Amino acid sequence: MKGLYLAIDIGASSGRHILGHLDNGKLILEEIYRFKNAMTNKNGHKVWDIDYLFEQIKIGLKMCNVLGKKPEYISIDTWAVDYCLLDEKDELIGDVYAYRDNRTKDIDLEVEKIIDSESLYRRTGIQKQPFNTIYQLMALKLQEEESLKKAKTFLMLPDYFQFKLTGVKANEYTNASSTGLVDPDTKNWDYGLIKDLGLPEEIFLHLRKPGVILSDFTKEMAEEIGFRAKVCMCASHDTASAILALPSIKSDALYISSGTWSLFGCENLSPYLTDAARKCNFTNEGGFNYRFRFLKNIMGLWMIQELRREFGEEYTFSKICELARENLDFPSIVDVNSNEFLAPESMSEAIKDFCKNTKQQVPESLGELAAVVYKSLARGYRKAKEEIEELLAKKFSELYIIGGGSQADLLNELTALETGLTVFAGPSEATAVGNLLASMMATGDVLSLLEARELVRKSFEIKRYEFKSNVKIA
Ligand code: LFR
Repeated sequence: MKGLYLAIDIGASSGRHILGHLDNGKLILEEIYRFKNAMTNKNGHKVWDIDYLFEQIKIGLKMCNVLGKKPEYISIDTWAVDYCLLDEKDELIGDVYAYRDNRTKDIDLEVEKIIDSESLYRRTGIQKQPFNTIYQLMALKLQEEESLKKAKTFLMLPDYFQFKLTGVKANEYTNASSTGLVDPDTKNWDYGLIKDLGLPEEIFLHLRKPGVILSDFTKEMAEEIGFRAKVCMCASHDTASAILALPSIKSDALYISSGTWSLFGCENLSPYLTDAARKCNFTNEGGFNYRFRFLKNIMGLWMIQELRREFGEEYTFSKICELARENLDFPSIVDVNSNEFLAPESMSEAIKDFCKNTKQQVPESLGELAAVVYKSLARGYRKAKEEIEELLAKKFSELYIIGGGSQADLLNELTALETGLTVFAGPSEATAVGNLLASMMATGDVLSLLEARELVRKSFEIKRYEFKSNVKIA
C-alpha cells in the first residue's frame, strides 16, 4: 500500500474528511468525519463562522488519530471567491463575508467606472457574478476602508486554513483565479488591474501552482492533533478539484460539477475570451495543470437545499426526488440563472413569484416546487449546451455529472432527455477525489493528470443514462 492521504473538502452546506489510498490500481476512500456548514447572519450581513470551520477541521483530524488512521499528507479545498484578510499580527480582520451577502449589490457599476466589462473579461476571462472577489474587495474599499488599510495579507479560505495548520502563508492559483484579479496568460495576479482598482498590491502573494507539498504541521498543531503530517496544495477551488477527477480522458467531454451550484462546461487548454463568450457569461477559471474550465454557473441544487430548509429536514434528497417525480407533469419552468434565486428569504416564494410574474401555473406543494426546479435545471443545462456548442463551434456527445448532485437520478434522466447527450453520473465525491489525487501527484504516487483520471474511471461506479429515457413529462 502506498501513502495514506486525507482530503478535507468544505462546501457551502457541509464539509467532510475523506481518507484515500491506492490499492491494487484503485483509489479507495474512507469517510472519517462529516459536519454541517451554513452562512450565519451578523449585523445584517451573511458571514461564515470561520472559527467553527477551523474547529471542525481539527475535530476530523483528531478523529483520524483516535482511529489510528493517521494520514501522511492532507489537503484542503473549499468553495471559491470568499477570502479573509490578516493584519500585521496575522490576525483576522473583521468577519469573513459569505458571497451571497448583498453588500456587492451594484458594486459592478463602481468597477465599471475604472474598467469596462468587455476589457475586464478580455483581461481575466472571468464571468460576471455579483459575488466575485473583485466586487467584494471593491465593496470593502467603499464601505469599510479602514479594514482594507489594516490588511497585510490576502488569503482565500483554503489558504487561510493551511496557514493555520502550517504557519505558511501562500496563495493557490486555482482558487485565486476565481477572484477576477488573475491574468490567465501569466497565471499570476494582474497587479496592474489591482492597482487601477485602488487595492493594495502588496497583500497578494505570488501564486503557487497546485500539486505540491506546502509544509509540515507546526509543532503546536502536531501536538494538538496528535500526529505529524504534511500539508499539500491541491486545486483548492472545489470545482477545480472536482474537474481534476473527471472519469474521462477524452478532451471533448462536457461536464457538470453538481452540488450547491451546477457548473456546466468543458475543459480547454487555453482561455477563450471572445465577446460572445462574455455575453453568454461563460468563465475561464484556472484549473489543475493550468488547464481552463470554460463553464457557466447554473443555480444548482441550492434551490432544492433551500426548499428542504423550509419544508423540513425530514424530507431527504431522495424523498424530494420521489415527490418531484410524481409531479413531473406540472408545467411551469423558471429561469435558473435569474439572480432572484441567489439568496431569497424564501425559495418557495421566489419560485412562486417567478411563476406568477411569467403567468405560469403556481406550484404549491414541495413535490410541485421540486419538479419545477429539476425540470428547470435540466432546461438550463440544455441552453448551456447549445451555447457552448455554438461558441466553440463543435458538437459534444457525452456529459459527465460529478459531485453530490450526480446522485439525483431524476435530474440525470431529465438532463439526458433535455440535452440528448449520453449522461454519465459519478463519482459523487469527485471534489474529495480530486483533492486526494493532487496530493498523490505532489508525492509522485500518481504520475500525471491522465493517470489520475484513468484511476477515477477504474475506481468508481459510473452510471450511464441514454437520452432515450423512460421519464414521461406531459
Ligand atoms: C462551487 C463553487 C463555484 C463557485 C461558487 C462560489 O462550490 O466553488 O465554483 O462559483 O461555489 O464560490
